[in-house]
Amino acid sequence: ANTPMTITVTGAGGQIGYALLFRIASGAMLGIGTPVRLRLLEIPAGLNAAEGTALELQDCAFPTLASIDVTTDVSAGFEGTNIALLVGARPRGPGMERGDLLQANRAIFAPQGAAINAGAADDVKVLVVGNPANTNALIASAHAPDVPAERFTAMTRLDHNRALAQLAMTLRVPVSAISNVTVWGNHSATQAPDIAHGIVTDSRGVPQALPEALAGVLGGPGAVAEWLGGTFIPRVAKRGAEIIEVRGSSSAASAAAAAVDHMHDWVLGTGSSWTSVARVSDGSYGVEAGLISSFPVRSNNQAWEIEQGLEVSPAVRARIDRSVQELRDERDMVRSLGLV
Ligand code: NAX
Repeated sequence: ANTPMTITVTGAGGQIGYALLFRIASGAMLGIGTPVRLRLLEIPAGLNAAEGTALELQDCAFPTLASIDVTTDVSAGFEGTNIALLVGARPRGPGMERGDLLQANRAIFAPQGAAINAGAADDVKVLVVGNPANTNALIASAHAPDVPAERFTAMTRLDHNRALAQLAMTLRVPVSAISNVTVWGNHSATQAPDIAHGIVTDSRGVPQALPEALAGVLGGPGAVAEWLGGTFIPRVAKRGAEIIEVRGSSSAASAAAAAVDHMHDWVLGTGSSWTSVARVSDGSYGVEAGLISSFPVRSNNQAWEIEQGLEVSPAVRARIDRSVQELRDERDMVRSLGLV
């Protein structure tokens, strides 16, 4: 067997935690050959729920689950951790201003960043799920000066997977037939889903450009443009609200599945397609360096590399610019509040 990996999950007592921990423990994230040591970090209000989840994890008798610890101590929570999944966050309450929200989340993500800096393993990889995810990742990274900035990522894989699912249903093909779709920008309603470079591969292995395949199903390029702007992009970007409306609570199992996919691909590598990850910008595609924004990426040797040289259409460019402006506004607000 491989060396055990220590995985810290914050907000472990919450609904995403409940969907996520069992999949990690079963080997879905790192493979059944890698034993996992789970560290569940909660605040006192969530401690009982996390402890109950730990009891159920024991009862699953997963062969890959090496140990479980539950704690409310931030330092102990990240000691020696290889993978940190930052799920717990402060939701926006009624009447809460954006500044209040960022301030409340700063109180969570600054100490967590500092604890990761002080105690995590040298190869630590961080995924922020808790919203506002991109800016929370920026705050955590700013408090971890010794950890390379590209190890702090925020989750747009759920948006990416939502896009794949909508495309597969529209084209009546399996999700696995679709590749090279991108979600750019912020994990928010301003995100920029982009299918221009997408490929759909038929059962005989013959590839076709996604826009062309859509034109075939929808009735021409004009109909595709209309579908993208009027149906696809809003559906993907507002899917979170749709889930709340239909289900009565926010996405949990799908968010957990996306977190599993994100870490799986980071550690074990992307396949033939790129995926979408919010990582620190190096200035690629005109996104201001230092912002944590979603890009098309491949994982090489456990590092997310931005796919270079893609042509960006004017419509997608305009959406990316708007989303990046939102990220800049969040960053500036956090700065002006003295939070980073
Ligand atoms: P829940 O409210 O069910 O659970 C959150 C848990 O975090 C609670 O048990 C709480 O006690 C705990 N917590 C709060 N502060 C903590 C801290 N400082 N340390 C450790 N634990 C702490 O929320 P849930 O539905 O699980 O969602 C968690 C977060 O994911 C939310 O911020 C949500 O907005 C975000 N999401 C992000 C998504 C993404 O794609 N990036 C999609 C799903 C989800 O909306």
